[in-house]
Amino acid sequence: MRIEKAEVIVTSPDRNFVTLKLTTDDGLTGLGDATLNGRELAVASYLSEHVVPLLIGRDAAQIEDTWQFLYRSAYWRRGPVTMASIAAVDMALWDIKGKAAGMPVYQLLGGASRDRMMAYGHASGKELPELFDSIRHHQELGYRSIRVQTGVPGLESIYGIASNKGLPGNEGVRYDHEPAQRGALPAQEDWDTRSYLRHVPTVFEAVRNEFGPEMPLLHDGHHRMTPLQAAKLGKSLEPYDLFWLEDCTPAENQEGLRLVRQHTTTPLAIGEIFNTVWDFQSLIKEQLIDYVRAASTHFGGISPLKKVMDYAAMYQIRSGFHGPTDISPVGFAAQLHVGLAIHNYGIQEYMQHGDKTNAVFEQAMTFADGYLHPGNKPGLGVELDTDEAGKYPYETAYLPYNRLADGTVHDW
Ligand code: EZ4
Ligand code: CO
Repeated sequence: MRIEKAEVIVTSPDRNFVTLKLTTDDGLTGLGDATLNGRELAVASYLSEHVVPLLIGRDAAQIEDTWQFLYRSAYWRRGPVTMASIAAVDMALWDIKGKAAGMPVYQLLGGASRDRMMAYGHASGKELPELFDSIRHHQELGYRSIRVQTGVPGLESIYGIASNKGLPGNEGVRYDHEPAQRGALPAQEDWDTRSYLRHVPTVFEAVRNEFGPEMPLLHDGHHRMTPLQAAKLGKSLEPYDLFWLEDCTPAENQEGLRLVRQHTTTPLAIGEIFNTVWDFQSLIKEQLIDYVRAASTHFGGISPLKKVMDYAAMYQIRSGFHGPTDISPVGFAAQLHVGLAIHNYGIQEYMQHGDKTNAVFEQAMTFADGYLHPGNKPGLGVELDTDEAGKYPYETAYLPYNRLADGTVHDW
């Protein structure tokens, strides 16, 4: 079973996606997701120029060997562009192995450890009434766990708030389908950490008063705080019993998490921008986090995701894989198979793709009653309709960024 063909497909149905499609000499195909939001063409080029030529003729059965070959032979290790490219190859080879075996990938990873997987959705609102409506809307869609993001008094627009959409230049674009904005330049937003720290606990108090103590609530700090500010927020949110506080600090400074940890029992989730198992090494060993936020697509694929979760299991740390719409249905399926198989599954973020995306990617995955399942088709359970994909050429789109009142660029 040799790799005969490797194609890099860039398509932009509701947003940009980069997909690798491998075909073997016995006619099996495998798909891998290599989408890197806002830097898509760098990965497409890394794949076409430097990876595709290395794949032709290789044994498609050798997943681990191919992963190690791509990781080590390049000499230049890690980094999002490299790791998204390796991820796509890894996923496509697992897809092929599943199809060759006639089994869904989760069976090859040890079989299902549960019947279904709890998901959470993104509710947001600039003001409370809008936020409550958004929470109710997510409950109607079936979600039982909900991430809550709020506007902050005095700030015009904040990343992650759905009502920012519809602003000039961005009319008619749904936030959940495309948080990035199409256009030549990233949009500029404003930020003030002190107002945010004062306001957020009042919002969670109001949400608990309105919706009761039962519903798991999550919040994303999006790397905006210092360790001391994060400690303060974690502490002030303790009465509202969060499922987790995500990316409370920019976690390149891993020691900073020790300080946060000493001050709060609010559970912490980190790692959506991490690329490798090694990025989690001290966070897991020192038990500084509770949930691993890695995404198969940005983490080198299924193989390393399974490894980091087995390592995390030794410390009772669970999964909370990144699941925004910039993970394509292929990358999403890949991590659903891992999530179903591992014992230490926690929760899965699930922002729903738009109709055009779902027409390009045919999916076996199901979402019912707040729970996900990857389906039982052999492989990953996703097929790409090339005719549909061909209708949507790449469009430049960038995530927004932040400046403070004095003009300083801040973490957004
Ligand atoms: O900003 O996926 O938790 N989810 C998030 C996402 C990320 C985008 C970046 O590409 O923080 O909205
Ligand atoms: Co996040």
